[in-house]
Amino acid sequence: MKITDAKVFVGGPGKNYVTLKIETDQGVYGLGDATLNNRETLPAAYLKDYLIPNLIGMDPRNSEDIWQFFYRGAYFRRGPIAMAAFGAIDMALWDIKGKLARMPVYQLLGGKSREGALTYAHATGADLPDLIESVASYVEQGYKAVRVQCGIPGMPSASYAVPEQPSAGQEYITDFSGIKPKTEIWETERYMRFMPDALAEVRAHFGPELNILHDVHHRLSPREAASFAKAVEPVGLYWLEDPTPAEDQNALKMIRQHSTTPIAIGEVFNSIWDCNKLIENELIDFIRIAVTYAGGITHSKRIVDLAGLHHVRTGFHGAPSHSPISMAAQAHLNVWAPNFGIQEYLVLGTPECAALFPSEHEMRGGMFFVSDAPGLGVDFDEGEAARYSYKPGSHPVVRLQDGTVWNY
Ligand code: GCO
Ligand code: MG
Repeated sequence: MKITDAKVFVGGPGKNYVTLKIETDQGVYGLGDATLNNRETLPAAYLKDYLIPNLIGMDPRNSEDIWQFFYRGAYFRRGPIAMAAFGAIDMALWDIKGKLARMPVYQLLGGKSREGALTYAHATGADLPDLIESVASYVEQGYKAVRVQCGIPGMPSASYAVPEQPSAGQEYITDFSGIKPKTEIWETERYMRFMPDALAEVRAHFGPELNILHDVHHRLSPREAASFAKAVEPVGLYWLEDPTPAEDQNALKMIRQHSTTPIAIGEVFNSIWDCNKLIENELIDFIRIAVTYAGGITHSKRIVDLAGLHHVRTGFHGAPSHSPISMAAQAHLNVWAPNFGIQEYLVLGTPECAALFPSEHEMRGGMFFVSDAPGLGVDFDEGEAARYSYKPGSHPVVRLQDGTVWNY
């Protein structure tokens, strides 16, 4: 059996999804997602210029050997661009494998450990009443877990993931007005004074059952993060995400020594070598990798297995930049993983997105249920894809009030 062709498409409704389609001499094809938010053309070029010419002629069933060939063969290993490109190939090969076996991918991983996967949505508010309204709307839809982000009084611009105006909608991550970023002003002291009380108010309003998550988005120093994690202990957060920038992994020791608030990290990691020490030293509670830029199902499963040995549960990244293909790959891992925790779920559930990526997977009552279709269970309509093309966009850049560049 041989791979005969592979094509890359960039574009989608409100997103620059990078979709890979691998074709074989048996008529079976596989789909992968290489979307790297706001750098989408790069994994696409890596695939087209370096990987696809090697892929043609390979036996698609040898997904492990193909992964090793690209990873070791590149010499310059790791990095989000390369790993997203390998990830897309790997997903597509598992898709093909499942279709050949006439089984959903979760069966090839070891079958179902649970029926559905708990997911969380993003509630945001320009202020606290606005946030409470936003959380309430998700609770009404049946969500049992919600990430909460709130505007900080007195902060000169909206803080991470928060719209400028109350009820301004959800498109807050990418600004498609061009490649030059907007500036967001950040003040740690105001955040530290306001946010623990705001989280306590959300808890008081919604009671003990709701799983409340919060994303610091890498903004604090280790000492500040330790103090924050201690201050929010009475709230009983499901997790505190990215309290410090992830490069300095020693920072997590400081947090651990001062607090038992569960810590989630890893959305910017792209290999097991970025998180093995954090996992082995049991400095985190949830690993936030994404199957896209952590090298696909093959490599992510290695990370999940290592995490399982150390009481670390999964909480895969699921920001809106993930296409339904990588979200499906994660869904198959989620129903299988013995150490599953939760899934961030934000794929734009628009009719346009459903037309581009038809599938029978289902979101119901805040849970994701994977379909029994063979492979990943998501298709890709090339006719629909022709409607879209790449649109330049950017994340904001963060500065302190004196102009110092800070962490987005
Ligand atoms: C999350 C993330 C995202 C990132 C985005 C960057 O927890 O969902 O922090 O919102 O900001 O993926 O491209
Ligand atoms: Mg995050």
